[in-house]
Amino acid sequence: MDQFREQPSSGLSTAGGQIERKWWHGSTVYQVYPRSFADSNGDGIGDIPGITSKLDYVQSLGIDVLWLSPIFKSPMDDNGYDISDYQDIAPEFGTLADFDHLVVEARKRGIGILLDLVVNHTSDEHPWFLESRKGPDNPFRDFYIWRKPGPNGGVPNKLMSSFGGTAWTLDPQSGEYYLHLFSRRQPDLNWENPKVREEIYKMMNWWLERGIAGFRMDVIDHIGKQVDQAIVYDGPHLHDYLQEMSRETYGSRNVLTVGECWSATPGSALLYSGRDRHELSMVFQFEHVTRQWDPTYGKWRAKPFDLVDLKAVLSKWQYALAEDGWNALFWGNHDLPRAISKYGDAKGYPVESAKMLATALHLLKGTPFVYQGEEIGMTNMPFTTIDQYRDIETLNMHRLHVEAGLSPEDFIRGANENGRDNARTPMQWSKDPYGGFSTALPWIEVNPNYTTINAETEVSDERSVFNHYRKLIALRKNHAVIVYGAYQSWLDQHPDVMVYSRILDDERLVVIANFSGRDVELTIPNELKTKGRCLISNYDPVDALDGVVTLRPYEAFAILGSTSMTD
Ligand code: TEU
Ligand code: CA
Repeated sequence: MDQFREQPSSGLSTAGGQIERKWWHGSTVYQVYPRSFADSNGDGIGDIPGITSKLDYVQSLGIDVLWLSPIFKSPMDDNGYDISDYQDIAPEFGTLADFDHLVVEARKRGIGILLDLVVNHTSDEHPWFLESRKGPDNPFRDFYIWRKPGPNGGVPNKLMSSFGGTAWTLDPQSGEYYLHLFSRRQPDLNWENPKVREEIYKMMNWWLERGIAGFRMDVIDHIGKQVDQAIVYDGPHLHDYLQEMSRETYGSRNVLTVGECWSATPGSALLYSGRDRHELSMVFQFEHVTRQWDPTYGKWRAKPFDLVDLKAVLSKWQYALAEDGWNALFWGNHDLPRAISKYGDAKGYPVESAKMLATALHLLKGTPFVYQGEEIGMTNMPFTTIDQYRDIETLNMHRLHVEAGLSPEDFIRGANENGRDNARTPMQWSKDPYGGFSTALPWIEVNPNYTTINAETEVSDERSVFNHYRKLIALRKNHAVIVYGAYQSWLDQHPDVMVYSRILDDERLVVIANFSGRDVELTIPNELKTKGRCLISNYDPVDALDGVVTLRPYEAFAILGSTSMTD
């Protein structure tokens, strides 16, 4: 069943290879964190009718797919990434009827709905786990991963949770431990059990039949884990499971699947997304994120931004998936700090740096993902005390780091740099109280800068960040060179400027982005000398490149020329 407008599969030649066109190659995806997007009923929590009420806004941006972070029944220990009923909607978000209405209204606007598939683990309130923990003889025992205590009577092995502490919790009733790679209220499913896989596939088909456009798959690189060998990602059967999942559910449908794979490498990305693999459309890899973390303290320590390293990672992935596989392009999501605060200058050059980051990312080869609020330049939140935070990861890590002797102030400094709550403050719709997100006190504080950074102000301002995103997304729809052009990086060692080209047939796009707040004198390589048409810029249009150009702070532009004009 063709869920969406499918471009005819044509053998479009691109950089020597043959690529079969897919509708999502030219698409742009918008991620909604339902809890923080729009509250329709004044309880301070975002909901599905709130999302539906904003579809015209999303459509005006040019978005093709809406990825919803989990909307399913959940005790909300991890804001919905702990699911207690895969086939019902969390009451605070609405009802199945609300969801079906959203799908219909979105499709009227040419927008597909991507659901967040969280099947590495469930909530500890899921009926499967409530049964499983009843004892070793329960038929659901093997739906999860239980182990007897280790030789010294303690945890079975040294596996650790991403949210701090051991990945094992003792169940006193049976005297056995269960595994949870995240919070203790998120017990890991046992994917080696065919009954688990069968139930998951049944659930996926139930949602596909409701007309969704595909799935984002939460930590899907964990489902092949082999805990006794302390293998927690990229396990030996991971790709067998994904190929089976594809065969049993979405493989025959024209839908989009994207796997969240923190462990992905260019090599494994080809296994996940290669055209002959029949697994996923693409994966989120996080190398450009983790390489900017402190080697000892990880994300909990600020680390000076290193553009040369960032360019090297982005280029590596562009080259690795040039002929096969497909990149998912993103700066932010609900787990990451706001891009403008991380890579731009939210204080000195908020508009210029937000537009520069969008230009640098959206003209790469791959499918761009826009995280809610990124399109209006929303920034990190200036948290000052731990009780302002809501994220279980941050709260757990605060306790562990402070217990280990770190001062609360130092922890807050790190959490302000990379904490997940930065991305979870309410969407800023207007100058109205609570940023127009709700008429009631929201579940988490609204960033006080909503009076200047908000959708209402920006939609009507042609020079806004919003309209820069809108233009970039439209360019992707109108220029095959952006979708399929061969990528080449230039001036790789330049500390301040990112330069790359895209070539398709006789068209060449040259993209230049100054990642610094300084004027930069850039000597244009002879091979890039260009006289063409400026497709987009965040200052005055630039339509020619030759000799030395002076880039203003965070200046970025793209020039479309011909490959034959290099004299
Ligand atoms: O995230 C997986 C994950 O590993 C991140 O939480 C990462 O560990 C962390 O952000 C780095 O500090 C997915 C979801 O995106 C996240 O929201 C969930 O909390 C997690 O899985 C568990 O479902
Ligand atoms: Ca609500």
